[in-house]
Amino acid sequence: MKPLGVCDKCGDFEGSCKCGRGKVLLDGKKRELVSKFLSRLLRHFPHSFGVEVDEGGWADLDKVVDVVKERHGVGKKEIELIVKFDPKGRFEIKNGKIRAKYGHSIKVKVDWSESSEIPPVLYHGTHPANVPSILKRGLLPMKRREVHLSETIQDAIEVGRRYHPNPAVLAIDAKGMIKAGFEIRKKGRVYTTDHVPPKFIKRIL
Ligand code: HQG
Repeated sequence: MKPLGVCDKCGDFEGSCKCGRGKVLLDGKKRELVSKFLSRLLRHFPHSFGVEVDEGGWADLDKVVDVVKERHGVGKKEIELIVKFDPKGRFEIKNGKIRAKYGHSIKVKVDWSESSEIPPVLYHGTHPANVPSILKRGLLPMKRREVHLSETIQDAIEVGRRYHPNPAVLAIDAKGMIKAGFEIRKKGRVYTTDHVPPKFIKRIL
């Protein structure tokens, strides 16, 4: 990932600041490490770190800052930069609280959504070995609370590459799902739903 920093003249920046006088607060490696820690903390293991997450997914920002500071030695500004520049919009900060927008395994109410049109077709990248079962049972949340869908084929390929160098890509008839009464939510660059029945799924790669 690119470094993150602050500059008196250019403001917060990703990469390098335009005037060259800015200060990098997180190098790319550290940014990724802390971002992954935040995902684990807010999606899966808040209690292991003494953090409380309410049913909307929100945790007290200062408490999270304390936990992150203790483990990784970085403060509030660094966390704010990670949230601000996250390429997938993984997190949200509001009113002194922070939450992961998607990906949870812990019990949270996942029915929030950003106001936006849902594209007629969405995509899902996965291990090719999962495809027969998916075409039979549909897409299920498995260990998480929701099924996650991508806006572009390229994003779906990247999701699938976490499992296999040549992932399978499924096209999801989002328009048909909505017409049939299913809810699809937008969260950052990711779309989520509770279940995708097989009839809305077509393998394209
Ligand atoms: C599969 C990351 C067999 C499903 C990513 C997937 C994403 C089935 C796996 C986000 C199945 C679940 C979520 C069925 C679903 N039979 N396999 N019936 N139904 N599966 O990690 O979508 O970078 O929970 O295909 O980029 O891979 O962390 O979901 O392979 O956006 O922000 O079961 O997490 O985002 O795996 O990934 P996951 P996902 P971040």
